[in-house]
Formats: sequence, C-alpha cells, structure tokens
Amino acid sequence: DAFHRFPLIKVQGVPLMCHIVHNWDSIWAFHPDPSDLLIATYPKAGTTWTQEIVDLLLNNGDAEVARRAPTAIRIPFLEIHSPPPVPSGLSLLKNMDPPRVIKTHLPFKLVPEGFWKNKCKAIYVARNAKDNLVSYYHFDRMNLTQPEPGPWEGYIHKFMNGELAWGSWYDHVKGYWEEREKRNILYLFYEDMKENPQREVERIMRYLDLSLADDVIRRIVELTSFKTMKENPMTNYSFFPKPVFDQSISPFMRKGVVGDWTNHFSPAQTQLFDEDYKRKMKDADIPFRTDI
Ligand code: PPS
Repeated sequence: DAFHRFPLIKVQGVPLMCHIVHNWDSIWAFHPDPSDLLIATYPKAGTTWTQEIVDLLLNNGDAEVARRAPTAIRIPFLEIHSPPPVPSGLSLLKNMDPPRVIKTHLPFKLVPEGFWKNKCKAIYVARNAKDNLVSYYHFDRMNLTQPEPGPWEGYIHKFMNGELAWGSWYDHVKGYWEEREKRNILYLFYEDMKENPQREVERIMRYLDLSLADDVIRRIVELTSFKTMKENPMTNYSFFPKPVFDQSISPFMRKGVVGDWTNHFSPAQTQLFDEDYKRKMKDADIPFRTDI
C-alpha cells in the first residue's frame, strides 16, 4: 500500500514528510519564472482561502473559471510528492505555463532561492498560534498521510517543540516576517481576513497590480466565504478521498473561525503555552490579533 502516515525526516533541522525529503534536490532546484506568485503559509493558516481569493482575482471573479479544477490542481503544492491521487507539485508545474500560482509550506530558509533571485511576488498568511495548532491537530487526525497526532496534551508539546511536519510555527512566522520588506512579501493575517475580508481581498488585489470593479470584489468575497468554500467541491478537498483524507473524522473545512482554541485548551495548558510563547516570540514584533 503506497499510502501510510509518512515519517518525518529533517532537512536543515526542519522535519518534513519523507517523500519530500527523498525528492529534495529537485525541489531545491526548482526554477520559477519571474511572473510566478508564491503563496506561503504554515499548514492550516488560511492557505486554501488565500489560494481561492488569488485565483478569482486573477480571473476577474469568474466563478466558472475558478471551478475548472480542484484548488490543489489549479495552484500546485510545490514540495508535495506523495503517490497518486495526490498530484506531485513539480510534475503539475512542469505542464503549466507561467504565470503560475504556487503553494508552499516551506519555511523561508527552505524556499528555493530562484523565487528571490527572480524577485517573484509572494504572499504569506499567518494565523495566531493557538488556533493554528487546533486546526493542525484536527487535520492530522484526518490526513492519513501525516504522522499520527497522538493525544491532545502531547500534541501541544509537539507544536511547541517544532516537531510537527514543516517544523516550528514560531520560526516559520518569524522567518517570513524578517524578510518581508527586503523580498517584497505581502504578509497577511487570518484574523484580519476574518475581520474584514473585503479589505484584505483589496489589499491582495493592489499587491497583484490589479484593479477590479467593486461588484467583482464583493463577488469574490462571497465566493470565498467559509460557507461557500465548504460547499464547493473544487475547494473543499472532497476530491482527495480515503486513503488520503478521511473527512468523516474531521472535515477539511472544519470551523473557519477565530478563537476555537478556547474550546480545546485547559487553563493550565493556556498558561504553559502562553509563557513559552512569550519566550519564543519576545524578539519578534509581529502584530498577531486576539481581539476579534
Ligand atoms: S492547508 O492544508 O495547510 O492548505 O490548510 P489551510 O487551507 O491553510 O487551512 C485550513 C483552515 O482554514 C480554514 N478555512 C477558512 N476559514 C475561513 N474562511 C474560509 N473561506 C476558509 N477556507 C478554509 C479551514 O476551515 C481550516 O481551519 P479550521 O480552524 O480547522 O476550521
């Protein structure tokens, strides 16, 4: 059986699924075109939402065009290399003409250098740590290719220790934050997108040097609402059935809210997590929101 929960192997200290590591040389050698756009995130920070917004912006809000294929086909996942039916990122990209939109979860230091040499545009989306952790926990339960999450209490420690696939959330959000000005990276927050999706869609539009009519923007906001994307078979990952995702365990489009961590963390876990967070994030001034 080609499918199992792939073990992690470290690349420069970052744990990645073994199929990525076995293919690492070709990933690192990937040459983007200067017109390619990168969407980078820590897993579960709002990748799919941002992918859909970008695809609709680039297609003038045309829902039919956006429905031409599932998200993961339209916007290849650079480093993924697990067996079919999961499409390998590099093989999809080989058959697409630039300008392409490319998804990655790689931390900044592992992104192929060609993106920065070619001055590619890049959008980074960050999500507050505790909600990001909760979302990743439920995803690891249902994604049968990722390592077993184990019990909740232990999962918190794995997250804090940077032991989950794609490594430390803390290093990830800081790595892109430190480079955002030099590399012209648009750094977004999931919480801002929830608070005012129209404002954030317009922010992305300007970054892409596009200018779309107000009614088109409003349509894109509607087409990328949690409810619409949950029902849309092209965005809800229903085309990744078992043995990849078991959405009867937890749906890919799970809750889509800010603050679900309060339903998971005990007071003691919150205190432990927050104290550790302060230590790890004291050198960073990233404006994570907790007030919406
Ligand atoms: S992945 O696997 O890394 O690409 O996952 P990713 O898309 O980054 O994250 C999935 C979480 O994002 C939520 N989501 C949304 N929230 C609000 N609005 C929209 N349109 C939307 N689309 C996806 C999704 O529900 C996951 O979060 P949780 O908290 O688990 O619900």
